[in-house]
This record gives sequence, structure tokens and C-alpha cells, in this order.
Amino acid sequence: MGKIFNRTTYRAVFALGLTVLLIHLLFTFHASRRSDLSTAPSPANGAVPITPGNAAKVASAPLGTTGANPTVTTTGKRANAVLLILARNREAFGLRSSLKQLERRFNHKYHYPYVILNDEPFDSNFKRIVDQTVSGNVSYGLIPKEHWSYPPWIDLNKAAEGREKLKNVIYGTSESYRHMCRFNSGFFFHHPLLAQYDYYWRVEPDVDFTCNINYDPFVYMQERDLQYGFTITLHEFRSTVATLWETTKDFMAQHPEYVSHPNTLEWVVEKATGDYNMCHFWSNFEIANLNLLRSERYRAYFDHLDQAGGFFYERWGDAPVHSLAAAMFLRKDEIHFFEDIGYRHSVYENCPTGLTFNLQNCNCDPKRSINPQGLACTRDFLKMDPQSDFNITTMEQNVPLL
Ligand SMILES: Nc1nc2c(ncn2[C@@H]2O[C@H](COP(=O)(O)OP(=O)(O)OP(=O)(O)O)[C@@H](O)[C@H]2O)c(=O)[nH]1
Ligand SMILES: [Mg+2]
Repeated sequence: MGKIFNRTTYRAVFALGLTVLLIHLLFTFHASRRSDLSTAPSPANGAVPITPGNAAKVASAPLGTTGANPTVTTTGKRANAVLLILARNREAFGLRSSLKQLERRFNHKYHYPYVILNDEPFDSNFKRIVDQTVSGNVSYGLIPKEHWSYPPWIDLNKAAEGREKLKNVIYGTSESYRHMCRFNSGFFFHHPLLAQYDYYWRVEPDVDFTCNINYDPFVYMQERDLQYGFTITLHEFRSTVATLWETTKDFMAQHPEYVSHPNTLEWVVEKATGDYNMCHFWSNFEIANLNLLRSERYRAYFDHLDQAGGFFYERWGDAPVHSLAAAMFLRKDEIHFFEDIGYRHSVYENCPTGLTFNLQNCNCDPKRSINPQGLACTRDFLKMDPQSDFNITTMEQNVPLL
């Protein structure tokens, strides 16, 4: 009996050992495949590892029960949010660069899903590159033709003349750029792939995330009832929005009930003249509440602008459109400056100016940050409310770095 028992025990121990070895090999293989995300924490205490294949399932499970992610489970919270991208097939590697950084700086701890949209179908190469870069589930979507084409009321000759007039301005002669701006102004939030989400974070190819993000900006927004978050503000080229303010004022006159009181209009209106001062949130980065854009008033505003035709006759950008909407519909304290998110798009960047934070988390030079400078409108934004959650004195104190 004792002998048989021992043999059984040996077999059981051997089988157990083999299973442990196989599991170990499986994880080693998985980790080496994803070595580009080497800073990602390994699942702790028997946690469910998140892979592109099961991320959606894990993400939709009640938080705190999956044990999937120490950061998520300790706070017990994650927002109903998505990382949103509009891109072309040829931008796959530029997007990979952005996403590698976003994953390393932030999403390896949270595994937020991605929605990636295009006016043409994504090819298998693009999908392969993205799938191998991210830790969250990815959905690829095609934009419906009616959201990326001329509406019937647009005079195509007048649109062609409009492009000719702007030939000296960046993207002034581009038709696709105009479709992109119109889509980002009025349609992306209608895409069925976004229907289930409340917040989005817009990401573009070829941008840089230059600091660790040590908390969840979506949850930060949700807990404070914030509606719109930005990292960079700029002045728009006047000729691209020549009649945007007039058209916006018409809208406010027709629909005074849609304008909030208090609002943030003083940030965009020149005191002396009452004109638009060209200030806008640079929308290539934005973290915002989709329900703001889905609201009746935002949709009415977009329809009003779209009827006027300025997306095609001029070159209205989604940045000034979102910004004027935020100015009309939001209080200043519903808009947040993510000063601590290091972000670079082309020549402009936000680099945290607090030296201690910067040294510990970033690889950007605060002297290059656009926000303390006159080209941006960030100081004016912050000065509207000296009691705001961002401490302007921090910025003032740190300016000597410049
Ligand atoms: N699918 C698709 N995406 C586009 C098209 N044009 C622009 N985009 C995307 O829309 C976003 C904004 O376009 P950008 O070309 O970056 O425009 P921008 O940020 O104003 O200008 P730069 O980045 O300085 O060139 C990016 O995510 C692009 O990938 C297009 O024709 N089709
Ligand atoms: Mg861009």
C-alpha cells in the first residue's frame, strides 16, 4: 500500500512539476514576444495576464475582481474610456512610435482599448504592426462615406476657390485635410465603435509622450466631473477661420439657451474688439467626455457650422471648433490643463516645468515647453481663475528655467 501510495505521489509530483514548467515556458515565451513593453508589470499574485486577445474581456470585467493589474485593482476603478486614433495605412510606423511611448508611459498599467478609424480599410500590415505594439484590445473601423465627403449643399467651385486663396497656408489646398477636420469636428463620436464609451483620448501618429503618467487621467477627469482636457494651446491662422466667429455668434444669437452661464468665452474673445482672439486647445491631444460632443447643443452647433460651409470654403480646424464649443458650453473649472503630461507634436510640446517632477519622470526640456510662452494661450487660460486646480504660481516660479 505504502509503495503504491509513493508511486502515485511521485507521479502526481512529476505531473505537477511538468505543468509548472510548461506554464513557466508559456509565460517566458509570451514575455519575450512582448519585450518591447519590457516595463510592463508582470501579473501579480496569480493575476490574469492581459493580452490583446483577452484584454477586452478583462477590461469589461468588474474591476477589483480580475486581479489583472495592481494599479487598477488597488484603486478599484477604471473609466469607461478608449484611446482613439484616426490614421492612414501609410502611417503605421509613425503610429507605432506614438503607441510604444503611450504604452510605456501609461497604458501598460491600464490596458485601455483602442479604436482606430480610417476613411479606407486598414490593410493587414497596419493591423499587424499595431496589434504587436499595444496591450489593449484594438478595434479597426471604417468611416462611412457620408462622414468623409462633400455634403450636397456645398458649392464645389466656391470650395476650389477657397483652397486657392489659402495656398500659402499649411494644408491650405488640401481637400483630405478638410474632410479630416470636418470629421473630427462633427462625426467621429457617432461611429458605432465609440458608442459604448464615455471618454476618449485622442492620439496621433508620430507624437511623443515624454513623461511617465503615474495615474489614470480618465479617472482623474471622471472623479472631478471634468469635460475637456488639453496639454497645448495655440493661436490659429486667422485666414483659415475668417468667418468662424461670425458664424458662431449667429449660433449663439439663435440659440441663447445652449450657452452656459458661467462659460469660458472670455478666454477666446478679445476684450477690446469682441472678436475671436484665435486661441484654441490643440486638439491632436485631447482627453474629453464623449457625451459633451453627443449633446444636443454640440450637435446643433456643428450642424450650424456645417451648413455655413466653412470647413470647405475656408479651412476650419477641429481645434478651434472644439475650443469655441468648450468656451460656450463649459465652465472654466470643467476644463483641465494636463500640465504633467509631457507631450510633443511636431515642433510644439508641453514639458512639465516643475523641476522635481520633470527630473523624476520626463525626458523633455522645460525650456522648450510652449505653454509658458506667448505663442500659446495657456497663461490666459490659467489666469482666468487663480484658484484653479493648477497652481499658476508653479508655472510663474518655474519660468526662470526659460
Ligand atoms: N484616415 C485618414 N486619416 C487622416 C487623413 N488626414 C489626416 N489624417 C489623420 O488625422 C490626424 C490629423 O492629421 P495630421 O496630418 O496629423 O494633421 P495636423 O496634426 O494638423 O498636422 P501635422 O501633424 O503637423 O502634419 C492624424 O491622426 C492623421 O493620421 C486622411 O486623409 N485619412
Ligand atoms: Mg498631426
